[in-house]
Amino acid sequence: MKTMTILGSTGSIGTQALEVAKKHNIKVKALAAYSSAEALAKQAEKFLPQCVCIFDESRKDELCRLLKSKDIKVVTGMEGLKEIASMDDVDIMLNSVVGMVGLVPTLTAIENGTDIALANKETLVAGGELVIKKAAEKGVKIYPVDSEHSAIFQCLQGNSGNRIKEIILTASGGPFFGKTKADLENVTVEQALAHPNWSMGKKITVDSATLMNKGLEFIEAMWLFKLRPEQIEIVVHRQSVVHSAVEFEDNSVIAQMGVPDMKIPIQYALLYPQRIECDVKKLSLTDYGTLTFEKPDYDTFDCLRACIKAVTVGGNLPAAVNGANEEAVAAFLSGRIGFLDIGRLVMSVCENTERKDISSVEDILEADRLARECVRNKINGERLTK
Ligand code: MN3
Repeated sequence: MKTMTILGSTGSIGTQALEVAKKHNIKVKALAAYSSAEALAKQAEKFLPQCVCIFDESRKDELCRLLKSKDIKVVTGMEGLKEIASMDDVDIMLNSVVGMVGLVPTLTAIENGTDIALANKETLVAGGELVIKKAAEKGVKIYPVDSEHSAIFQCLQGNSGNRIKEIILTASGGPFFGKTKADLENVTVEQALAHPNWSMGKKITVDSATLMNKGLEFIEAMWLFKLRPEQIEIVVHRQSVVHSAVEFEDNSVIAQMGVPDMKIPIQYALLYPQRIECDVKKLSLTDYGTLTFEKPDYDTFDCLRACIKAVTVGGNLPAAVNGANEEAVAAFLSGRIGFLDIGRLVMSVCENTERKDISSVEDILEADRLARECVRNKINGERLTK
């Protein structure tokens, strides 16, 4: 029986991973959530893990109360996530937490020799260099859960000796495809949260609307598949049926397709290399009839441009743009800034951060901290002048 742990178990990826675990008999040894004590307790009652972590310490008492009849250890905070990441006899740890908070647990699991199913793209964006190096040293495998990266990974099966010439990273374009900056000046939180194809958490949905998500995925792909920026072509594909593609030396392009449902990449990462029954709809190409492919609009979507610029410069820049975005998205969701301000702030941090080499996790956390501080100062400064 395969064993797993899940960081971010109450989110969209985490809950679907638990459905996969139930269907295919994977033993769940630990669960972690940010602050939803009630949802976490329900999952724990059903899957009976050895340990649960509630990141937000103020919810610990509530969780303990809910689980009082069960023999389950309750831990909290980053120490709790690290404790789960260093558990022994775990085949795979699914990391599906939101944001930079996922970096340290990923590194801890690698140190422990535990394979990772990675749905936390910020881990590779901010710490790609370090994470990939350490995983290679420890012989730890990182299985991508992001649908595009899973697609690329799937296209590469049976091609280990063949060089990737280029990858085609598909993008749905988000809810604002075809809009200009003028159209987007007054976008509301509700509009930004209405994604046409995928149902996801708030942060990633806003990232999809700004195309920051595609920028983060661009960086993630570079690290996972050892690519240079010029080897990645972003193509807007509104239907989200072709999840990405790989072009080889002979100009043959292999793509992976399926309905837009995260169950497929989650299950593939957890049960690799098996392909067995999955609870998703069958793809009917004739129902779609037409699949479209277009160029992205780099002028309107500042975040996408900022990410590509950041990873081309390298060093601390990817961590900085990621940190700036996390701070800006939180400010947008709480109504403190407008939609286009997210891109302005991310681009401003990208342009004003001095490049430094990254040699430790502290360097990454420092780049993240400085970028957030810069964004907060800008937001507060602008409010004062109004
Ligand atoms: Mn994706």
